[in-house]
Amino acid sequence: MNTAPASTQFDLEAIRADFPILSQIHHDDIPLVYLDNAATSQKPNRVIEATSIYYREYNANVHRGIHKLSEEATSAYENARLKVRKFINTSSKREVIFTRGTTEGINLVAQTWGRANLKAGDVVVSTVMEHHSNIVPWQILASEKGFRIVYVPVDQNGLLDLPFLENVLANEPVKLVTLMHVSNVLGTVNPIAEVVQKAHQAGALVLVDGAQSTPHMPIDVQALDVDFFVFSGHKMLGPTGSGVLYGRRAHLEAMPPWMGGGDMISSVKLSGSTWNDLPYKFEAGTPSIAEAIGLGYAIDYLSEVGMDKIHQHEQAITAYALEQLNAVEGIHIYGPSAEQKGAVAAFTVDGIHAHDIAQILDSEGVAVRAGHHCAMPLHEHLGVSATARASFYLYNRFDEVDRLVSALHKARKTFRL
Ligand code: 7TS
Repeated sequence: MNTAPASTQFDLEAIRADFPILSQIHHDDIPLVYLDNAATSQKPNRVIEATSIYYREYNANVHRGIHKLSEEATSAYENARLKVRKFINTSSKREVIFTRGTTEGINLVAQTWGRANLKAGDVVVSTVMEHHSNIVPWQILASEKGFRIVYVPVDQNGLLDLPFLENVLANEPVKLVTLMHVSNVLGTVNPIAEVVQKAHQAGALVLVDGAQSTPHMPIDVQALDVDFFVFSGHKMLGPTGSGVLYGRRAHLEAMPPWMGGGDMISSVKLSGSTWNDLPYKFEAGTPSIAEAIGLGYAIDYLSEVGMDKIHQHEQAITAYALEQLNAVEGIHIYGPSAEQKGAVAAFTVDGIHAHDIAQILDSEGVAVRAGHHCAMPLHEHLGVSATARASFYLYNRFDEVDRLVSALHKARKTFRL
């Protein structure tokens, strides 16, 4: 019935061979189709081995010992920072703060920059499509400081209401615009450079949640002109517990530290302490060393394949998926059309709950996520409590879309639809 095109961007089978999980057989005899990449990506051998080599061959704490192992660990950890610097084009390695992920990066900005700069009467602008991690930290701080949060609505095509944003920027004392680059549900790619330009004109800073963009497209934080940019390593082939906060140096210098402890100080006296230089001022305690090193290897892998090629492959597979899914009776797919969308397709099927869809797909070896995807306000706006979501990455084949679609037909049959 379908004629799945082959990838023209790279040798897909060679890439798949680098990911041990992708050759798993599920339910006795069906090969796994992994379509839950927006939740977390699979890891190539190179990343798995890099973390294991650290533990087997040079495990030591960083920035502390003067012995050989500690020097090796420090040099690998700092080398990973340089890889991040190049990957997202920061102007200095001091602007790259290692975190445990996107959630931690946003909380760090809220608790340092936010705590120092936001007060009653101020406005923070966010959006209805945000992941909870870009709503809740601001709500927690707002309840303490008394500033207001205004949410930019989403139109019927899943796009941000930019005139609404312009209106808020023109009429309210906005200090910060905080928004996602790519939606983890709608797939919407927000026009960050345009938002930044408008926000800066109004004197507001911009924080971008790059959790769903950094794994999938080239990122240049200087070209985007953002003030803060955060992402997670585990969604881009790296280990869990790795992530990055980029901040413009002047902001980071002016911000107080968040967590206090080892490594983030310059001197400690019982009468008071002074802070270490960037980036260490924001890296209190023993960091996720193996994870940061693993993220560096993930970046090597992505860069060697090429972020442009990865993006093109995903656009093609998403366009194909939308076309094939649209042919399923009773389906509703949320978000914009393929050209304006990241590699995500969230949908509902009339007469079947999203969790039942996910369960039947799982019995066919197809892994998708179902639920609110940590975006309850967006689901409320869409008028559904849950969606099923297929999300793609560089290693997904077009014929895996066919497996998804035939499993959906099977689900409809099971429910006698
Ligand atoms: N922001 C966005 C846009 C996300 O998609 C996620 C995770 C986060 C922030 C939080 O990232 P973390 O690494 O700190 O947890 N999104 C999802 C998802 O869509 N399904 O599972 C996790």
